[in-house]
Amino acid sequence: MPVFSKPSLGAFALGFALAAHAAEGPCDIYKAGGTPCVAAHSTVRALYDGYTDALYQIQRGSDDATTDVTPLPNGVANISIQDSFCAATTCLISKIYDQSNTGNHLYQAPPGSADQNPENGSRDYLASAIGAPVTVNGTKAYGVFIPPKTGYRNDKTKSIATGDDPEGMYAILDGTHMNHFCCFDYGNAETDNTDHGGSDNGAMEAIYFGIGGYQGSGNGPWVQADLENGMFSGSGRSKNEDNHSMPDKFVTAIVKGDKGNHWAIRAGNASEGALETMYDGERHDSSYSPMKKQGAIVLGIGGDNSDRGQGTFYEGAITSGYPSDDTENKVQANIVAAKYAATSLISAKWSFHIGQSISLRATTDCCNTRYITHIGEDVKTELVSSSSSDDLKRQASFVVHTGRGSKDCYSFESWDQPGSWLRHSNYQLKVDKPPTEEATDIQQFNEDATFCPQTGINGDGHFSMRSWSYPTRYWRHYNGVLYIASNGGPHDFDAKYSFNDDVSWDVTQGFA
Ligand SMILES: *[C@@H]1O[C@H](CO)[C@@H](O)[C@H](O)[C@H]1NC(C)=O
Ligand SMILES: *[C@@H]1O[C@H](CO)[C@@H](O)[C@H](O)[C@H]1NC(C)=O
Ligand SMILES: *[C@@H]1O[C@H](CO)[C@@H](O)[C@H](O)[C@H]1NC(C)=O
Ligand SMILES: *[C@@H]1O[C@H](CO)[C@@H](O)[C@H](O)[C@H]1NC(C)=O
Ligand SMILES: CC(=O)N[C@H]1CO[C@H](CO)[C@@H](O)[C@@H]1O
Repeated sequence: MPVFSKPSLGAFALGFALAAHAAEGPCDIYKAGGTPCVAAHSTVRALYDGYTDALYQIQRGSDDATTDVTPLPNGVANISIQDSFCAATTCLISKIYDQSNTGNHLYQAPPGSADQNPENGSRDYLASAIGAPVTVNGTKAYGVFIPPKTGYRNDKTKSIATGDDPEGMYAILDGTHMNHFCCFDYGNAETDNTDHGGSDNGAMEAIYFGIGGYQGSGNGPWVQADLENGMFSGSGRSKNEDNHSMPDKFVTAIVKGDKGNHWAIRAGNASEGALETMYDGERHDSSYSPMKKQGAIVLGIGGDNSDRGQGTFYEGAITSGYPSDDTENKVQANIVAAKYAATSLISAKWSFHIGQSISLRATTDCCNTRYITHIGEDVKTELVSSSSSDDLKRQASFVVHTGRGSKDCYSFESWDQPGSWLRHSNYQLKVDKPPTEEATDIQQFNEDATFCPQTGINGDGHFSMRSWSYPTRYWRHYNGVLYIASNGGPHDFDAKYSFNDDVSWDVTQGFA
């Protein structure tokens, strides 16, 4: 704590008790309970009273420079550091620091036996620094919005449980951002990024959150445990009907594994109320007892780098020792008191109303008389003007709707082909009809058709259209074709050259 924030002597009697209470973090509570945090991660707030070191590191697209984001005196991230460092460019979360003083930081995840990616070194993608804005007790911060193929890891940890050693873990996650794929996890995993098959049962002990796994009652998502070769909701390889969905915007998820044949899942609404015990009992079978924990830490991926899951992480920690229910109940009270709340995903003077038709003009010098136009499903830029044909004017006009995948952002329907929508598919922008059959296909379409306008990266007066589901990616014209592109990513259309202009659009009243 900086000296100036200490209570004055006059206010000591009353002030000290209140100030100390307000700043207490989840890891102070775990420590008092005899089960200290040996990893503590959050881009949002300090998890200890008086933690003033870096919360996370960001890397910006313009020059690849990095900087650390530290907390304000109230413990919440000082996002002025990020907002000024990332002005007029893009930023990624390049490292999440371990606040427990154990050095268990989280880095860009390496490839694993399940998935490899096109990033340098076949690593996973890093998350956008602005994908999950949130407020904590009224102060704005950013969580970690993790799309598929994105993940963080540390294979060389210290003090994390191995073998059948006891541990506990919690995380605050978003019940509205998840999917049915494997595996949006946070917790203990293999140190070699590899699943060796049945002999690795029990090599992991991590929170899994989503609508995959063995599930519970209702439509999900469910807090489950990835114990390797199974995301368990209870004792069996089957639904645990006793245990229910956690669709809250902010969910407290807990998994803990005792020594001996005993473990538990607990969960709660991170905004109010108490934790519920979703499972407390024995492990599935003798292949999971004793456990064979290896002690790596994963975030957003499975132990073998299975990377098709998605979710949002705000904070979490892993303990040494099996925390008591009472300790966790106090952690939940601390989380509720922190007052997590949603905030707008739109950072632009967006004045276009639902039902209005808009047209979007490129602002790159080469192409600034060209507009986003679709011919059938293909989306390109074309020369369009007031003297263009009525057909072309309709093809260059899109109707603004509330976001199909998130009410916080927007979706854009073709004026020319009502019932067809702009969506990304394999990184290209397409005009496409929604599927009607599988719920998971409908979810995928809706999310791929949702975009969040922000102030144009090349300047005010323009807009950049960020993909809701892949917030490192923006509508970009490249050789006249529309992509969702990241700044300096692995594809040709991710090129840094001309990125800021290519992703910035002049949005006007539609031609049609
Ligand atoms: C929330 O903010 C209020 C007003 O600044 C402060 O009095 C209170 O202690 C804060 N609560 C927590 C849990 O930090
Ligand atoms: C927050 O960061 C900004 C930008 O670096 C800095 O000017 C300001 O002093 C910081 N605020 C606090 C309270 O440290
Ligand atoms: C790829 O990563 C390696 C090791 O981190 C680094 O030395 C190299 O410069 C990177 N290459 C590119 C093209 O970024
Ligand atoms: C969780 O708590 C918030 C805040 O009180 C409330 O608005 C929300 O409805 C709760 N979620 C569920 C699923 O009850
Ligand atoms: C919230 C809830 O329904 N929890 C139940 C989960 O399952 C266990 C049995 O494993 C029950 O004891 C809980 O009541």
